[in-house]
Amino acid sequence: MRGVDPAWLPDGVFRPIGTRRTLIRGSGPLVDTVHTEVAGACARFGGRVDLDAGPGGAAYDLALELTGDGDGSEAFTCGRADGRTTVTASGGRGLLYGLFHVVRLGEAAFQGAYPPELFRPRVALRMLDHWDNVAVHPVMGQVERGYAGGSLFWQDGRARGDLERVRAYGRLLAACGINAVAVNNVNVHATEARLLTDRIGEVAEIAGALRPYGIRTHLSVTFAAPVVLGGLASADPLDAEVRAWWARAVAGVYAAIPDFGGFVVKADSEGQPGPFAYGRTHADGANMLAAALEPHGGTVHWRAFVYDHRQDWRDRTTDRARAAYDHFVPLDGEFADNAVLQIKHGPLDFQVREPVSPLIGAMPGTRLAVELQATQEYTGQQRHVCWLGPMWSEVLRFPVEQGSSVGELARGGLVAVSNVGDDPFWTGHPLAQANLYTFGRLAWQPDADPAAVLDEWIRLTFPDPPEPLTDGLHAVLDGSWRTYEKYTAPLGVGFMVQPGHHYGPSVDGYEYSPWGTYHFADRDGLGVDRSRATGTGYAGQYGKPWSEVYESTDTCPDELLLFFHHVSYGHMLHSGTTVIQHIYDTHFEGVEEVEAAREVWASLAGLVDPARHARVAELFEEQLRSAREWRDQINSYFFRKSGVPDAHGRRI
Ligand code: GCW
Repeated sequence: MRGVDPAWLPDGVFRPIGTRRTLIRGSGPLVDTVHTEVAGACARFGGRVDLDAGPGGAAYDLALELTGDGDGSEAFTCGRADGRTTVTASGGRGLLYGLFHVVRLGEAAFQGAYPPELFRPRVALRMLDHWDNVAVHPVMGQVERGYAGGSLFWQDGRARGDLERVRAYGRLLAACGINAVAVNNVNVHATEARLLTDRIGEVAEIAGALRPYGIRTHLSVTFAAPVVLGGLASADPLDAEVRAWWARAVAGVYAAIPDFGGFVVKADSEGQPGPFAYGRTHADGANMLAAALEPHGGTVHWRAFVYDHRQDWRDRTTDRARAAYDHFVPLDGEFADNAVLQIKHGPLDFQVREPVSPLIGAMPGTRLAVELQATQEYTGQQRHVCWLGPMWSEVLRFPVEQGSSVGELARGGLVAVSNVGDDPFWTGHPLAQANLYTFGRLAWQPDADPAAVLDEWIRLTFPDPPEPLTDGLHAVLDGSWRTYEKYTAPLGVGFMVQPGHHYGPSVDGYEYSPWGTYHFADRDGLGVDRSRATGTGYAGQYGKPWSEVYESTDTCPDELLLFFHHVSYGHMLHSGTTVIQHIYDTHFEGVEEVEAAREVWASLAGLVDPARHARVAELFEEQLRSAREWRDQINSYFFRKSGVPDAHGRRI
């Protein structure tokens, strides 16, 4: 699409297919999409494509065959024998994923012979949640926590008239395996509430643009809809009139969007309405919506991000980290089959380092989805390079209990808050595209090696990259999450960001506020005591071994020490340095690593297209400024609190 970055689908990646002869067998809307893709490639590169066998039994290099009639299955096989590469799938989506598999393989797909291999996603629902508002919100702007311009879906107060960009987005998502999108913010304001009813036609337009790429559309709805839209006196989930209202509303949605995916709901959270107002539980609330969706095959994604944001910061016994578990564990087993509890991966809020939420291991009778944040609210806001693949991989592979990993327990799906907007590079920072791509690939296969995914992203985004470019991109991206961690809040303590917009350092920004995110630094030490023995008891929410590992400073991993314990500045880490010296050292190192990455990027000029190179180079200036600001504020703050000088005598 003109004026828009092709991201991981530049024309060049279609050359191996576009120069060959392809046979496509089958019919249906997704087969049409496959055909359009291959025909487009052939038009660019001189190859040929036939739908079903062409005249004279032509010889084909590639066969893409739909063997069933359902669009449902996402699996495909791919193999090569007798000079022909064959992809088979029983569903249209599988065929589409098979095509993009061949695209990823490139020339290798057409070399030698290899036996048919089966590929299937480990996680059935791989979703992006957009926090997009239709109307520009006075405080949050159009995209809440969005760092890539305005919304892709909504423009001038309604669904974008020209949906070409949305189609191009769907294509990129299909190429990395994503199959569901929620098109509006979970904080549902007045205008957006109406998408459920009289404005559902606009959602249907977007759904129509995404459907050819196998992507189902979901909607965030307000729990108060029967009141604010239906004029009822109550939204009580056990009230028959309320239930009938929802049943009618859902029927209207399916009349407009027959393959609608379902709802996303943020209830009783940060001011959003919910079942508590009626003395009902969150299972009551979720099950009411599940019942309305069930006859149509829809799902409700009910978010577990429920906590008290009006906390007394002097009271050290309340602990926001405990909240999701305390609210939801008593409800395990009560949720309907088509209700999915959507849990943020950590107990707080997408910090650069958090433990895995203990709720994920404590709901065996409930379908769970795990929510990650691709939009970089707390990880540099797409002005800093911060490739989140290693963090997500650590989370997804984390062995929660009895050998089950987070990726395996997420039976209800993997979700990421989208980092995309109407920016020409999609994600603001061009290198943040790697986060979106990596999310898709990890959602397909949660135990995939993130470094291999990054390699794949590099090969696609920069076709035929010379070695210095590949090496340079790895040098800039591989360690960028750990670098970011080094120069920001230390050792798992979190936050220390500017209130409101959350960019840049403010050590005490939330310290004396009701939001429940504290570090408790004083002249003697810092950190939050979440042990069972002397703290908030949060460590006891884990099963074994983690409840014991986190309980004691002897066994708690260094990187989470201040999340779980309040310790003195002189406390010795397992690494052999004291906490205060670790703070100084990592903050100097973090800035040095940004300086080095900036130099690497500068050396790639000439190997990367000029617009992309310039955008990243410019952002590196801001990243470096910000990293220095973080270093100096964090180091000075803790030097003044502790009075302990830097062992290496650096200027603080
Ligand atoms: O991280 C916080 C954000 C809010 C967001 C909320 C949530 C959509 O600061 O902007 O609201 O989480 O996840 O609901």
